[in-house]
Amino acid sequence: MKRVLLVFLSVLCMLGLAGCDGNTGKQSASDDVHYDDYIVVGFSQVGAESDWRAANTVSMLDAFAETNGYKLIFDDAQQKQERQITAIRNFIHQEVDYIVLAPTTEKGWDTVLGEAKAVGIPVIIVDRMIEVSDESLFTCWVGSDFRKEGDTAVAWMEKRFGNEPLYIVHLQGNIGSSAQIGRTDGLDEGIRANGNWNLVARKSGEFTQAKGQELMEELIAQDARFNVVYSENDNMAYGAIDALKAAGIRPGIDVFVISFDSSRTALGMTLAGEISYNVECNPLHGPRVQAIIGQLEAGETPQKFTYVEETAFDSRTITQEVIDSREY
Ligand code: GYE
Repeated sequence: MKRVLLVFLSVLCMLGLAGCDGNTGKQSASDDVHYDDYIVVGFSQVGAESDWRAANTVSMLDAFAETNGYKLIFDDAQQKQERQITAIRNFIHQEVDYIVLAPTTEKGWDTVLGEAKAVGIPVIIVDRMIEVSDESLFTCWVGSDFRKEGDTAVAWMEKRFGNEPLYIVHLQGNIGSSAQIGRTDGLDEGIRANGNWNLVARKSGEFTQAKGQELMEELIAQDARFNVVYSENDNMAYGAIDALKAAGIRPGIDVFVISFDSSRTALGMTLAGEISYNVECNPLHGPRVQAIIGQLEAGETPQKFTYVEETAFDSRTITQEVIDSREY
């Protein structure tokens, strides 16, 4: 697909200087990533911090498999925006056909996306949102409505606990990511609206199980009093629940855990009553991004923003069938 480089490689091929497959004219896999028969996609992934992320990566790798006509260049940014910026610059240098970005944070993308735009590479944003001065810096976005997820959790808490006083421990995701911002904004609104809701502690566990456990252990050691844990993802909830149980605090009885993502493991814990309420966040974006690229290849204009439909699960009503049919 890439004009200049491919012409150059074809010349090298003819001269017998590049590793080429004589029948197809493609390069061998050991050489550069450019294949003239493939759509080349550079995907900058946030990291590997959670079950959600692992499922998202698998979904993207499956969708952009060579058997589907793609060559995927995958980069794991280890939760660091600087690494994503470097990855995007590498994709530009490699002259990929499309850049797909799952952004760590909302801010700080203007410059690098300006560079992609200047060379005409479409950028598709997936999962979290970005905040840029000019929306023409990206082609479109697909992901979840994180504020709505927060509101869903709060509406359930209001219904479930009525006028009971709540003492809430809030485990936040990575600060500045849309998933954190939306879920935190929802809770803040709930705290404003309910005079008997008290915020006991608020700390970022960076969406990881280890940090969720560590934060909860610290709070327990400080003898913090709370009856609700609002955990912005399942992995932090797993860690927090381990710490609670180790301290003899019973999740679902002494303390109610609210979580987000609804991975299969977490839904099992919801059925067991350890997580009281779990708001779904769907990670299976591979086919969605693939469909967007399909539209672009066909010369169509994809919708600028696409929100994925999501639901939520209450430990009192969830069934084994829901868990069995879970794809992630
Ligand atoms: O909830 C969390 C992951 O951005 C929706 O990131 C995603 C969030 C997800 O680490 O588990």
